[in-house]
Amino acid sequence: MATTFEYSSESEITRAILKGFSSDLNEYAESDVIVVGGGPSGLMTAKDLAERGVKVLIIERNNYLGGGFWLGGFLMNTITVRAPGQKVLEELGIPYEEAAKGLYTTAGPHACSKTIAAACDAGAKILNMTRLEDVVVRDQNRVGGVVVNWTPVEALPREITCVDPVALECRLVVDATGHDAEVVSALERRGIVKIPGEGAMWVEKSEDLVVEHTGLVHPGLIVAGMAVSSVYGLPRMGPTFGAMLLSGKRAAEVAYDILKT
Ligand code: 48H
Repeated sequence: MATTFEYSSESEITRAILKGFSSDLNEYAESDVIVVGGGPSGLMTAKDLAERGVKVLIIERNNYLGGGFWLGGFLMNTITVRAPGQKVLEELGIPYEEAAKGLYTTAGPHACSKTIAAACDAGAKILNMTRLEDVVVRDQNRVGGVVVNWTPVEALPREITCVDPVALECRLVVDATGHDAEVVSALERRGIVKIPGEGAMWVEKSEDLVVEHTGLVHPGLIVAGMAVSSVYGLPRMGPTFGAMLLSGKRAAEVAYDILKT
């Protein structure tokens, strides 16, 4: 392999960045589906939809994707998954071991990076360092898009500067923002819905309930992952991730069925 780099000027590099980013933003100012939150549930939703040819954009407030999937509980990076969640690990080519009957472990960094790669490989587009501030609301209170700003804008002192957000339109928004259910909470702030908040930890009940309740929560808005617990007052499951992966897949199915009609 050659060890001398081709010449590029600094300005060419700047223009290449600008051209790539502005062309993506121009194309994804309107999408079929916007997934807010790039944790395990959102990544699975985006991957499954993109694989089916749906134009899907992930909005993630952090620089990195993956949410809580890098770590298991208590800052320890072994992830647990209960059957049948290990089937999703197999689908993604993530190695795992059986820890007890029907309980599997995998390495957080390996599982998380493979899930991110799967969403990217499938064709999902990603806007990171981008934070959902609000939702676009149309006739009959249907959700028609998201209102976003650069994440660092939140840290700017208001008295010095005001940076207005921009809006991105879509046919469906998926709230995959985890415990805080930020998209549904934006509707709650407007008095359109009311959410009870998640219940106490009870793994045996919680995972089945989360997958069952994954779906359309309001016209134009689907809820997936841990946000489902908060929106429906379901028990939380603690540090196990099978329901997050399967809820993400369920959200993709629901979205796909709606888009077809
Ligand atoms: C843009 C945002 C915004 C915003 C948040 O927390 P996550 O990993 O969410 P899930 O639901 O895919 O997985 C939940 C799981 O990690 C977990 O916490 C479990 C299983 N807990 C059980 C228990 O009992 O405690 O990812 C959410 C993502 C993150 O990357 C956030 O940064 C992002 O959403 N996000 N992105 N705009 N306003 N809010």
